[in-house]
Amino acid sequence: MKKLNVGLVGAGFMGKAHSIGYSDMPKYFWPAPAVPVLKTICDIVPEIAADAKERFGFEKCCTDWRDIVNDPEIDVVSICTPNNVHAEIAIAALNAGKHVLCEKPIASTLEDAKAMAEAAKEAAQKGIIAMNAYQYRRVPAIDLAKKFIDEGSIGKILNVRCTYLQSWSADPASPLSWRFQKDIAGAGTLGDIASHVIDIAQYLAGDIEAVTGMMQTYITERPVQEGGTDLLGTVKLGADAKRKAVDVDDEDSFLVKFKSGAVGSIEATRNAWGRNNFITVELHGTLGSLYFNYERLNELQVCLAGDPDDRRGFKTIYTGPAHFHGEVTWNIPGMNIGYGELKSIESYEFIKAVVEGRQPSTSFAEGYRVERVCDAVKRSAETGRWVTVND
Ligand code: SOE
Repeated sequence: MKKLNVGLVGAGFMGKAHSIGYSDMPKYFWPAPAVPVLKTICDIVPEIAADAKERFGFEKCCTDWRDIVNDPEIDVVSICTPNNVHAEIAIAALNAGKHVLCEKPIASTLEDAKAMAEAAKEAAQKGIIAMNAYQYRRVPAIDLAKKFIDEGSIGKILNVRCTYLQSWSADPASPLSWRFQKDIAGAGTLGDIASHVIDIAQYLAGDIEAVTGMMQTYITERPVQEGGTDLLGTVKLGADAKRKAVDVDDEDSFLVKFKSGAVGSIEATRNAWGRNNFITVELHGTLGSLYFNYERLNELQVCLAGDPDDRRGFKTIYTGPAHFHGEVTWNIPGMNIGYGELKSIESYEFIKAVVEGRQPSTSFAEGYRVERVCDAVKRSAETGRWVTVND
């Protein structure tokens, strides 16, 4: 069976997720399009790189990503670093003929995102694949929602309401990681999580044309964590820790107009106590409505206008063997999937695209479009006006 050697850069939370995705993928998708071989893992901190090699099962580790990009043995590169180095690594990897799976948001600046989309377009002519890891569009219930929309079952989409609410940074004692620093992350909640629902909204309802919104920062400084990977709020630091200013957004709320004429809203925050990975998508169409909540990710709620008046209402469809890749994950209804399986599905879609020489979604061009929507939100928050997304 064909094998593809993987080099992974960045051994934190997403490095773990990509490693699990690659190593578990063939256990679900068999025969696999190709078997990913965990060759080299890179982290700038030597101890973290060495530890990740053992923990995730890589053959080698290194501290300079160039050792991966310049290694003729490496076929695919996963980029799981902070956002500000995505562009440099991705463009170098694509130029070296490696296929690239890059975490979201695609980059920390619009210029970098554009350069990445251009590099991916050029690389595509040589059969090189580039994918942006927006995995939530691959949740089986979201795939089913797309099916309802595409077959016309809910009619013309009128309204799309999305939220992405988390709580992990609501405590002011949660450390200031790179996710709270503009020069590294580019933005706060907007790039980190609002980007996911922008991607889903555009996937389901087409391009967003214009936005108007607000961005707020509630916790203006945080304690600094010394060393280690980003622990995403699972560590609290005391009052004696060194403190640093936060220069990114905690919360974003904006109205959206789609090119199709549909309207809607997006709200995102990492400071909502009680909301954990609360990604909701509600669509109202002329013939029905759909509702999804990631905290119940194996369900899609559907209401069809055509049902008799005394029976009309939201019904829950439990996703399972009959839905997206459900026949290979767990083939008994109700077994359910979670975040780990989603990363295996993403790995499958990426590796399959590489083997078939076909550009996958979310492409770098789509990732760049998400960035243009984020840029429009930033400009609107500054001016208080409606802003058109640049095309
Ligand atoms: C932190 O908000 C985070 O890890 C995001 O960076 C991911 O994209 C999201 O899927 C889970 O939460």
